[in-house]
Amino acid sequence: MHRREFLRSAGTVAGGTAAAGAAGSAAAAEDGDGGGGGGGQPDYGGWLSDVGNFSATEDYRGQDEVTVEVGVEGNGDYWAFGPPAMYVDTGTTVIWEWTGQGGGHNVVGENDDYSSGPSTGEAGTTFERTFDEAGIHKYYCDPHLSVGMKGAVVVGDDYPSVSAGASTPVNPEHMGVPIQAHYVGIATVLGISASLAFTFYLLKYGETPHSKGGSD
Ligand SMILES: [Cu+2]
Repeated sequence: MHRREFLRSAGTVAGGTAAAGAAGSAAAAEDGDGGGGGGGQPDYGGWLSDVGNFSATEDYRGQDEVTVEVGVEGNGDYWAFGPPAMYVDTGTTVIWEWTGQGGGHNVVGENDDYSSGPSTGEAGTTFERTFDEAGIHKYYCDPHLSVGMKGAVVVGDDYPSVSAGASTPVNPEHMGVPIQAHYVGIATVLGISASLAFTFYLLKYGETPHSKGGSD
């Protein structure tokens, strides 16, 4: 191999490794903090952990009245609220409307501070409540509490939220990213060093007549 050719290929190898290192660092920085601004995920304190049809808190802000269906499919039968969790503005009236499915239901505040009364299975039954206080308001259906027929209304902007900082130490994803970035950096340095060492070796011994054969 000619010297100039080799230098060009060595440069390509080192450059490529450095580019990979830079890309790794950029990805790590981008993944740095989850969550983003504004409120954060509501901290339900486990209230919704056994609610089968809960996946995300739905945004119903900007409406004076919102409807929650009582007796939608979930928790093994029509034993669920739909949706089980929602964001609303302060002062919003929530209207629970019975679908008629899943037997008798009712709506009871978590602290038993309000109730729609005895459970009923009659379609079209409604119960309403206006939420003037910001925070997370939890409720349940008395006959189906044990199977997870529960719900929550997140009112206003001031509510307990899961802070991104608190979850960092136990989140393996957050711990893994910086470590990977270190590996990429070390690999880059090693790659460049190896290329340089090989270049010096070749420059010194590569094309001298003495290197061929030896004893001739
Ligand atoms: Cu129920």
